Amino acid sequence: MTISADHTAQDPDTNPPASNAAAPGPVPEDAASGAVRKFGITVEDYMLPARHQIQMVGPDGTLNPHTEQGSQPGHEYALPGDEELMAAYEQLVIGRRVNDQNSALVRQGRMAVYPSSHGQEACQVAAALCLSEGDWMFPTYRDSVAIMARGIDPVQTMTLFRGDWHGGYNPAEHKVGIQCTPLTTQLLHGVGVAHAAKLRGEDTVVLAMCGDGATSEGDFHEALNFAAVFHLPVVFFVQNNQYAISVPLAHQSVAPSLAHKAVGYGMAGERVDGNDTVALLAVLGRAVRLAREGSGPLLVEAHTYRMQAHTNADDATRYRQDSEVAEWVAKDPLSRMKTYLTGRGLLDGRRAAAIAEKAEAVASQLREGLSEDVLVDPQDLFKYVFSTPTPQLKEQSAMLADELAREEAAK
Ligand SMILES: Cc1ncc(C[n+]2csc(CCOP(=O)(O)OP(=O)(O)O)c2C)c(N)n1
Ligand SMILES: [Mg+2]
Repeated sequence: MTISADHTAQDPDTNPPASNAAAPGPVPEDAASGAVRKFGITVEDYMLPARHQIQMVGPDGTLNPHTEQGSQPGHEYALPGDEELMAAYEQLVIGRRVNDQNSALVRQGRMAVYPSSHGQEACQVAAALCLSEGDWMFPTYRDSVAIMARGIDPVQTMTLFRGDWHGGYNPAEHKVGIQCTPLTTQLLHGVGVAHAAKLRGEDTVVLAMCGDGATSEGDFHEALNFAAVFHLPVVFFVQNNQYAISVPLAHQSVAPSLAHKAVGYGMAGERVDGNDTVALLAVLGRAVRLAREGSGPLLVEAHTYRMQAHTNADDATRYRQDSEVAEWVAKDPLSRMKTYLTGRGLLDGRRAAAIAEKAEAVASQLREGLSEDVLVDPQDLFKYVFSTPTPQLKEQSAMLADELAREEAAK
C-alpha cells in the first residue's frame, strides 16, 4: 500500500478550495507530511500502528528492555515521570475500590445499574491524566472511573446510575461530556466540540472514548472521517475489552487490529497494552501532544479486558470460560503497577496504606451519598427535551399525567 503524503495534489474541481471557515479546505502542511519530516519515516509508517502493541511494563511488573517495548522509528515513547506514575497509581487504587463498591451498591438496590470497569482501570486513569485542564473528555457509560480521575465528585459521577433524570455534573464546568448509553454518539459530540474549539482558535484537545463494539456503529465512521477531513484535534480512544456484551471481537471485525482502522481515514493509529498504565500514559500523552501541535486526529486502541459482567443485568458465564478470565486476571493492571513502583523504590508500605485509606474514604462517601432514594417527578422526562415542547411530547406528558391520576384514584 502506498499513501501519498501530498494531500494538496487533489483535483481542484472535485475538491474546491474552502470558501468559508466552516469548510474543511485543503489540508494544510499536515500531520502526515509533518510527521514524515519530524520522524523521518514514511507516511505509511506514521499512520499504521507499530507492528506490536506498545508495552513498557510486563504482567510481572518489570520494565521491558527498550528494544522490547514494541516501539519502532516514529513510534517511540518516553517513560513517564515519577510524579505522574504515582498519581496514576493512586487513581488506580481508588478506581478499583469504587468499581467494587458500586457493584455491591447495585446488589443492595442502592444503584440501578453499574457498568464496571474492573480490569480496565489503567485505561480509565490514563485517559484522565493525559489531558490538560482546558481539554475535553467524552466518556461512555463504562468510564465513571475516568470521570472521577478527572476530578468530578464521586457521588455526582454516579448520579446517572441511580436512576435520576440528569447526569449529575455540569459538562461545561468540568469539560466532560455526559456518559452516553446510545453507543458512539459521544464521538460525534466530541468531534463537534473540537471543531468549535478549532474555529475559535483555542488549543483544546478532545479525548473521545468508545469500546470495541462501538467501532461497528455508523457514528464511528462519521466521527472519524469528519475529524480527519476537518483536521481536528481529537484523540479517539478505543478500549478493546474483547466483548460487546456477549459478542466477541472476532464476530465484529476481522481487521488486523482496531488501530489499523485509522489509516483508512488518513490518521495515525497506535495499539497499546491496555493493562499497562505506564505505556498508556506514554502513548496517550504523546497522542494528545501531537493533536495539540496540529497533527489532526489520532486513534489509540488499548487491549484490555472487562473482568466482570457487562453490567449487573448480564451473566458473563454464559458466553466465556473461567479460564479466559483467569488469563486476564494474571495481567491485572493494579498489581502490575504496584510491583513496578515498589521495585523502583517509589512505593512502600506506608505510602500504599495512605493511598488505600484515601480509597476507603471515597468508598464510604459513595455509600453515604447514594443511600438516599432519588425523588423524581415523572414529568421531568418531558421538561428538558426541548425549550418549546413538541405536540408529541405534550400529548405524552398529558397521557402520563392522566395515567398517574387514575392510579392515585384507584389506591
Ligand atoms: C446504538 C446502540 N445500539 C445498541 C446498544 C445496546 N448495547 C449496549 S452496550 C452494547 C455493547 C457495547 O460494547 P462495547 O462498545 O465494546 O463497549 P463495552 O460495553 O464493552 O465497554 C450494546 C450493543 C446501545 N446501547 N446503543
Ligand atoms: Mg467492549
